[in-house]
Amino acid sequence: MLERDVRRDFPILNIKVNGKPLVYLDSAASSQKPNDVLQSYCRFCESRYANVHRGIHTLGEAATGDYEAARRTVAEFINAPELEGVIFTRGTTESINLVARSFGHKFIKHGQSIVLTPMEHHANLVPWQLVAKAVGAELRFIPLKEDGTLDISEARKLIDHTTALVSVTHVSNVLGTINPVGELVQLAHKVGAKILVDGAQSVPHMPVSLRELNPDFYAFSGHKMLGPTGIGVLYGRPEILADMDPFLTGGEMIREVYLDHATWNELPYKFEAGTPAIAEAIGLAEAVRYLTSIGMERIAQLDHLLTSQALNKLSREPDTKVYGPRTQHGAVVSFNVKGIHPHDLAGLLDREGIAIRAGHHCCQPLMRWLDVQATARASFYLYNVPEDVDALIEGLKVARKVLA
Ligand code: C6P
Repeated sequence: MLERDVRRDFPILNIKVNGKPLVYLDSAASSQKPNDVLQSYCRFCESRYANVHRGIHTLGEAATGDYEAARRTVAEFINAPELEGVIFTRGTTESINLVARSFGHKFIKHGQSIVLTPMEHHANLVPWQLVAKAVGAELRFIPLKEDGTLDISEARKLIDHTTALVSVTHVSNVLGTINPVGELVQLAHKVGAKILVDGAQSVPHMPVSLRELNPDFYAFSGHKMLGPTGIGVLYGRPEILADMDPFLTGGEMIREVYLDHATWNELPYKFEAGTPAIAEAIGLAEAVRYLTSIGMERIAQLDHLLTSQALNKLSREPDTKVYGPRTQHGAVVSFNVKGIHPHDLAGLLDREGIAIRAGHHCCQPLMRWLDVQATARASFYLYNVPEDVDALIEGLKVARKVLA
């Protein structure tokens, strides 16, 4: 358990759902927000709000200062090698689409390969399908072993001289698998390929150092790490970003515009078109400060404790199948109870005040690999406690009585 009672910092944890105390086990979809984040957002809007990089007036300068300070806070949190490589986007989906559009369509050529895995979220699959189709590239998939981990010996064969890009999730949002991205970065770089890492489920839950991992691109979302929605990050290596074309145009990404052509601003502004999510970026920086005050190592330990408890207890439940590896597990646990559709299960748990997610989790190819339509998924974060795992197990017993 955490030394500090962090639950007090999250007002929503005091509400009742269907007359029962809320047990929130859906942080992988979106996390709850602590008071510090809620207040920083309000404080900024109440006393310092204006558009950024535009106004010469006092508020314009205050807002610009806060927005750029937020970028520095985020860059430090992920130990980014260069500040100008840290681009604010709307989230992981937009970050990956940016790379697909601006890097993929320009630099991936006919006959080259894009190496992915079958556990990718649609946001890290569909953009590459479009690139492959447009340029005539081949999609390759690193196969999964039975326990839901990557078959790295196959990766060594698939990543070859034809490979332009490897794009993999750091942590699976369904299986909880923590992929060996350090090794994949080395495999990609050995053949001269670039590598993108989808960090949507890793940055909120474990220490991530981009200087150590050394990827070319790294994407994540603010709303899964205690921050607001509508803000996320793409880290890109500046020398690659410099050669890429803009993703969206207009606003701060412009340097000069003539009637027939335009030139682009320096990094990272070249990739921040239009008015950015200003208050959201400031809220994200506050979320980063909150996470840092607890310590990402401690958060990873707590996640590990809760997921281990959930894995053990769920595995002992009758007719319950648990997916994904048993060790080296991220903060999600997916499962199915024989004879009960996950949607029905989620509905019954909701009656007990327990929020889990049920569905394909935007990973339809992975559902086919698991040979299921959908799974139930409990996901954990720093405000969860062992009693939440117990509530889930009790809720399952109730559901089984009602539905089985
Ligand atoms: N997964 C889940 O419940 P956005 O929506 O852009 O913030 O994140 C997309 C995304 C990309 N990659 C991974 C690994 C993800 O888990 C997600 C979001 C949510 O699992 C919603 S489907």
